[in-house]
Amino acid sequence: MGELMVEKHVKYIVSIEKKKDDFASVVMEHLRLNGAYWGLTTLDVLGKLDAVNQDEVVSWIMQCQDQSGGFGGNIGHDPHLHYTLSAIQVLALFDKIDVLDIEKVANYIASLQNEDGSFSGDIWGEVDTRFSYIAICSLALLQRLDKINVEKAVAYIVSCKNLDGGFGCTPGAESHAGQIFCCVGALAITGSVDHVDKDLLGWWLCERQVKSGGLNGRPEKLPDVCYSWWVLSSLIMIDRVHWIDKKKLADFILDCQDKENGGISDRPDDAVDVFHTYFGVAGKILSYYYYYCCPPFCMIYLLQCNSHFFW
Ligand code: BD6
Ligand code: ZN
Repeated sequence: MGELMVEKHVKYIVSIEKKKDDFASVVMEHLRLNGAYWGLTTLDVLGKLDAVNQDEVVSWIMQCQDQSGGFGGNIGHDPHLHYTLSAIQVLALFDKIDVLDIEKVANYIASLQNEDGSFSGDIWGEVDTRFSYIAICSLALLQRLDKINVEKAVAYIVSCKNLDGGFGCTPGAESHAGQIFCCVGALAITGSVDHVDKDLLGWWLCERQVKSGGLNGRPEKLPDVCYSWWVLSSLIMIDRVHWIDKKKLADFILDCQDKENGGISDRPDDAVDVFHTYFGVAGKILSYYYYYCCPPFCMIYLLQCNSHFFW
């Protein structure tokens, strides 16, 4: 069913990178730092990172930093863990982590750990296992995991495990593939993936594949390209990826491409966006790569999520 239209996707990403003022129409204004990460990582995995001016991007990222050490989604916006991870990831992509005051950024992240081991996303206090993953992934990239209580962080994540083997955003909350990625990823980075019931969770994750070959995030939901990443990478981390039909999944992703103007949408014939372009490309490469390559594949690379280290 065709192939990944690399050149067209590169053109699409470069066009939104250039239209800076118009970025808001592609990714919401406040998510711009995340958008930069999704777009730039897509270019990197497609081998075209040199299509952007790295110095300009680094200078803009540094202007998104708040005096607390955290990063906002755009210049002058409030800091949040999510944008802080994106900033670290883009700088890592450019091999420019050194421009950071690592101590300061690490202290900001550590300051958001709560007594029970959980993490808040920012000073306003919302708690969610996404933030546990972000904190752990960020500190691992900065090599400063010693700044937090890892044991308590792991215990909190384990307390969010459900009877179906999955994980939710807080204790007792419904299992969700995105949240599962965050929890399994955080456990894997900290060397505690043994807390996962691999067969039970593997079964739940494989149930996400629907007739079209696409994956959904929860039972009864429509398939969506971005779950190719959340589900497939989780399956790889628990060594159960051979339980899914990767060929059918790859075909579903290819079917979500805008074959004229580039970009990938959530499902066939919807409008494309940079988020689904990134996760579509990542999912496609993952399904292909894993199909032909061996399992003794170093887990940590995958975990940089969304990260170039892997490819
Ligand atoms: C995240 C978000 C906030 C804070 C911490 C986080 N950790 C992981 C995430 C998921 C985040 C992401 O991928 N970061 O790299 N997702 C988003 O930023 C998207 C942005 C968006 C909004 C609207 C349309 C397309 C993209 N987001 C805020 C979402 O909620 C998306 C929306 C969506 C995508 N497809 C259908 N709806 N949902 C999403 O990312 O779900 C996967 C998920 C859910 C929970 C945890 C992890 C992953
Ligand atoms: Zn999606």
